[in-house]
Order: sequence, then C-alpha cells, then structure tokens
Amino acid sequence: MKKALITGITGQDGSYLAEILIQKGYQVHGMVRRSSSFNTNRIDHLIENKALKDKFFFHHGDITDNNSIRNILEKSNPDEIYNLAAQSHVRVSFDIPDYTAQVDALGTLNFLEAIKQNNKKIKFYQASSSELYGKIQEDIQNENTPFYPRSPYGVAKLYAYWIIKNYREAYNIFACNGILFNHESPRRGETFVTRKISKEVAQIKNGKNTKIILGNLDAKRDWGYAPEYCEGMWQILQHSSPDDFVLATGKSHSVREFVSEAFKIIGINIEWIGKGVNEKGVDKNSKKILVEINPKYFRPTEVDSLTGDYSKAKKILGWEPKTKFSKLVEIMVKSDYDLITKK
Ligand code: NAP
Ligand code: F7E
Repeated sequence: MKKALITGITGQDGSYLAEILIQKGYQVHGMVRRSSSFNTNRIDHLIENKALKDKFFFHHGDITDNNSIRNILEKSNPDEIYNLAAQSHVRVSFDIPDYTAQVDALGTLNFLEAIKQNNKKIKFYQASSSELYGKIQEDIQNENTPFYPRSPYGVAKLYAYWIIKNYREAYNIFACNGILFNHESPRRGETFVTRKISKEVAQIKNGKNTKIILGNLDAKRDWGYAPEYCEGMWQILQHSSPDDFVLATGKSHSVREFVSEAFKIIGINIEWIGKGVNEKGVDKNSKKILVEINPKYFRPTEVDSLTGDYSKAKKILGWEPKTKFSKLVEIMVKSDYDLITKK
C-alpha cells in the first residue's frame, strides 16, 4: 500500500487531497498543527470514520520545526509528500512577512533537507502559486512566463519554487512544483474573496446580512474548482519524471463578475453605479445597496489580472479543468445557503 504525507491537511486542498488519496488506496498521514483551538472541521469525517482506522492518521507538527518533520517522516515513512502547508493569505502576508517567509519559504527547504538526508526516493509535491506571476509579464501565463511576485507571500513562494528546482537538479530528488491558479470550493477559507462573497450572499438571502463590503472589484482571477486541482497534484507526482506544471482554467473573471453571478443564484440582478471607492452594487429591482467598497481591503501592491495556460498539463498529464465559472459560483452559494439554513 502506498503511503502519502500531506502537510496542510486541515486546509481546503489538504482535505480534498486526503479523500482522493484514500479513494485511490493510499494510507494517508496528515500533519496537523497543535493550536489553541481544534481546527479539523474539514477532516473530521475522516478522523471519525472507523473504517479508515488503518488508512488515515494524523500527527502533530509544524513545517517550521525540523524535529517534528523528522519525527513525522519516521512515523509515516511516506512514498509521496504533498507540501500544502502555508500562511496562504496574500493580504495577511503584508502584515506578517517574516512569519510568512519562515513557513512558506523555509518550511519547504526543511522538508527537502530531510528528504536529502534520510530518503531520496520520496517524491515531493510543492504547492506553488500563480501569485509568482504577480505583475504579469505576459497576458496568459505558462511554465515559461517570467515571475514578478507582488507580495511577501508571492516572494516566499518564489523561494520555495526555486529551491524545489535546485534540489531536483543538485540531488536528483523527485520534487515538483504545481503552479496552481486560484481554486475555490465550499471548503475555501472564509476570508478569501470567493467564499466571503458566497457566504454573505447566502446570508443576505436568509435575511442575516444586508450588505457585502469588499476591496478591489477590478481584480481578475482564473478561478477553478479545488477538487479537480487536487487530483492534478496527484497526477503531477505520477508522471515518469519530476517537472513543473500550471493548473488553471484559461478563463479569468473580475471580482465584480463573481459578485453579480453570486447574486444571480439567489434571484437578484446587480446594477453597478458610481466609480472607484464610491462604486456600489445595487439591486436593480428594489434599489437597495448590497455591495460597497472599503479601502481597508486594498493591498499595498495588487495582482491585477491572472489567466493560466494549462496546455502542458493537458498534453503530458491528460489533466483538464471541468467545472465552469458559473457552476463554481452556484456550487459555493448553494452550499453556503444550505449551511446557514441547516443550522
Ligand atoms: P489553506 O486552506 O489556507 O490551508 C493551509 C494549511 O496550511 C492549513 O492546514 C494550515 O493549518 C496549514 N499550515 C499553516 N502554517 C503551517 C505550519 N507552520 N505548519 C504546518 N501546517 C501549517 O490553503 P489552501 O487553499 O488549501 O492551499 C493549499 C496550499 O496551496 C497552500 O500552500 C497555498 O499557499 C497554495 N495555493 C493555494 C491556491 C488556492 O487557490 N487555494 C492556489 C495556489 C497555491 P491550520 O489549519 O493549523 O491553520
Ligand atoms: O483575493 C480581491 C483581492 O484573497 C482575490 C490564495 O489562495 O490565490 C489566493 O490568493 C482578489 C484580490 O485570493 C476582497 O484584492 C477584493 O485581488 O481571494 P483572495 P488571492 O490573493 O488571489 C492564490 C493563487 C494563492 O496562492 C493564495 O494562497 O480579490 N478582493 N475584495 C478581496 N480579497 C479578499 N480576500 N477580501 C476582500 O474583501
């Protein structure tokens, strides 16, 4: 039975990847931070499932702590490691740049060193990001597009990207970068823009909220559906040689479009009036103001627009995104509405 170790297993991607690998017959080990409060809600169904007694294990640890990395490698003896752990919030990385670098950059190095010293046969997946492209140098970004990160998060992930390549070339380690564009789901953290919108639109429908306050509505992202991207992570490690791959949908939409689409799901048509920080989203029928801007959500340096070219992943791995933008928004709004109404 193959064994996989997932860091960041309590996060959006970690939880989907754990399900996918268990389904494929893996024994899955997860690294979980011992924090002040339990944060395992995305994997509780796996922890509590008695049928997974010999298939799913979690271990306390932190990727900034070399002792815990050593312990977890000894206990789990993995064939594959998926390094998904990160301080993953771009806006927050401006407030805690040092911490973000410790986790997102050096955390990756810690694992590579442990592999180099203990077992060079372990395959390693690194959660690289479209944030590497930042201030884009080409309209559509692929594996050859030059990077220009625009946040401490992006810069930390750039270190991780290059250290993966360096350990691959210097020590022949099977280490790969998945350069993933934004991917979302009902399990997305609630402070990322898509989930913030889907949750608050569902609350408005249910009468529990009256308005959504957002930052930059012009930002454009290439949004895909997270479970499909987690399947892609596995495919990247099954390829015959280690390599780097972009996973994306090839289509981008603005935050404003995401808002309009989300309100459509609950039967509201949004009309946009005003400009800049005074722009407002208004219900076309009732004329109620439903969306406003607060500059506190702006970033010191913004990534204006991202669109990925996934043709290499399609050609070599046979990977393709399936869920379209409007379906993704529908899945998220309906799931948040169900969550609220079931409470
Ligand atoms: P997420 O939901 O924020 O999950 C991040 C995970 O990392 C959580 O499980 C968190 O644990 C864990 N973590 C944070 N610091 C840690 C540390 N020092 N030691 C061990 N674990 C730590 O992120 P996601 O959306 O699933 O993304 C997964 C990975 O892909 C991240 O590396 C992210 O940067 C990257 N990425 C994401 C996207 C995207 O669109 N989602 C796109 C490209 C790349 P706690 O539960 O204890 O906080
Ligand atoms: O912002 C704008 C904001 O925080 C998207 C992470 O998973 O994907 C994610 O990073 C856009 C930005 O994601 C609000 O300014 C407007 O332009 O949802 P986000 P992100 O920064 O793209 C990449 C690929 C990762 O690797 C990261 O780990 O939306 N925006 N108003 C807002 N953003 C937030 N969060 N909140 C707002 O109110």
